[in-house]
Amino acid sequence: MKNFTRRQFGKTLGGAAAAMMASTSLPPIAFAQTPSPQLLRFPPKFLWGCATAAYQIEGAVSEDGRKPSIWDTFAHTPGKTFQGQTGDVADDSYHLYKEDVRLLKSLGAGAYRFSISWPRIFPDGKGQPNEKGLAYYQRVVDELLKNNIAPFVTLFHWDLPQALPGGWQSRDTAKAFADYAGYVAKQLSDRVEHFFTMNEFASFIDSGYKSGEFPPGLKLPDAEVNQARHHAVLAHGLGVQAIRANAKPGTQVGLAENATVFVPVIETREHIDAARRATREENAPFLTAVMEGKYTEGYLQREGSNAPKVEPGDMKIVGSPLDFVGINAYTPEYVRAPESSAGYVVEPRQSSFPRMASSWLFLGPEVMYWAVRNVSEIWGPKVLYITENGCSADDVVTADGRVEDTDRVMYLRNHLTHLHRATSEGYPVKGYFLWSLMDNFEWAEGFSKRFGIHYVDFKTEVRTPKLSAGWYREVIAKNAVE
Ligand code: PNW
Repeated sequence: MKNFTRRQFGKTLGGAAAAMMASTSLPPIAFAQTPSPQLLRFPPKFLWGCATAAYQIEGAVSEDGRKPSIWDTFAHTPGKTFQGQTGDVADDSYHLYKEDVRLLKSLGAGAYRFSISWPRIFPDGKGQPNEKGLAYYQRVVDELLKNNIAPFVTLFHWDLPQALPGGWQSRDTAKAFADYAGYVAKQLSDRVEHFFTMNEFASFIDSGYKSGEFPPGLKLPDAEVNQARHHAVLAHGLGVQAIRANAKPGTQVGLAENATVFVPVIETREHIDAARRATREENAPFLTAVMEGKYTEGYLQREGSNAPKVEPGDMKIVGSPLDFVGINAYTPEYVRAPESSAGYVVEPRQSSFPRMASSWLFLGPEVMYWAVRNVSEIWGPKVLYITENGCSADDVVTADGRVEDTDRVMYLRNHLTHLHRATSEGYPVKGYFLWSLMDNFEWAEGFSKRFGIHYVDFKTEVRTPKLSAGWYREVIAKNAVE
């Protein structure tokens, strides 16, 4: 081999590079080293959607015969929501729904998860249905179908009719829910294939009857909280049966539940098993009861004399078979193996744990994978959906009117990467609904927390796509995340 001095070596290379630059812009060596992009592809027909809920977007609270829900009463009670804000107008989707469908269309979304306001359909909770209220949802469904977007309907997303005495403390509310669910299923199932009974038991029971942050704003003793929880899962079961009895054959019934998701601290057998045990036990009053048709021994023992009073036949109703399970997944808990009689230990969160704009929204993208895997391994549902995932961010509107929410894009990219892992390992997760299509009334936090991929100016109701909307459009177009 010929000996080059350092200088000559440099010169020779420089000369070769310059010669190549003259013909092509990159030397062949660079082409050889550029990998072809490996997109994380989702299975064919994977369903991409967005989610919203009635009281958070509709406004028009006293139009066409609607009467108050407990959220109207609560939001109008001083001190209950951020700066006393209410859903009186919200996104005015009651009037602007066609525009919202256009937003979905321009994303390329295949599905839209929205909820029906019970007090629009039965303003007094029961009795005479209000046809004008139903007609609004007929219009929404028509508009979606015209645009090839599948409607996924949530029957209860927290806006309980104020008129129902005792709310979820009353067993009669479960019966009223079933009547409402059966009626809506009968009216809409010719064109709506997927129904969710409930959205997030813990959010409307524990936050409403235990911590009091949500309506009716009560802080009840444990026995009464457990009883309200039981009425809610009973309502779900009665609702499933009423939908099946009234809907077109083939209608798919499930729920959207924010089960606590446990991530093993290290992916070893012992911690993975611990995550499974934690999933069953920590979700005992809700998802476990619904999937198994019984309360776990652990739950009954822990609650002792405060355990719910269960009537004969209740648990069979609670455990009515489902066509799919929807999981709302935001923040995981980390869990390790045993050293406790329960067989798992939940790790405390450090003060440095990263989070998004909502104080509770800690980042843990593995939540997507473990939500699907834990639920699949424990109960083996035929089909799962991620019925909510997304984040609040401190969005800034630039001088020229753009919202460059790079933090939300980072959040979504990481979560979808972990969801991709679940699909690639063959778990039957069939779709993803991003929370939310647009900024909206974030419950007790009013309009102070923005979860949308479209920015809403609440003075003008103008919707503007954020960077994240453009990013999601690419994901949907490619059926893949990069
Ligand atoms: C869900 N947490 O609520 C609801 O289904 C939506 O209506 C809501 O806007 C969205 O998530 C964002 O908050 C949650 O404290 C509320 O873990 C609180 C929690 C999780 C979900």
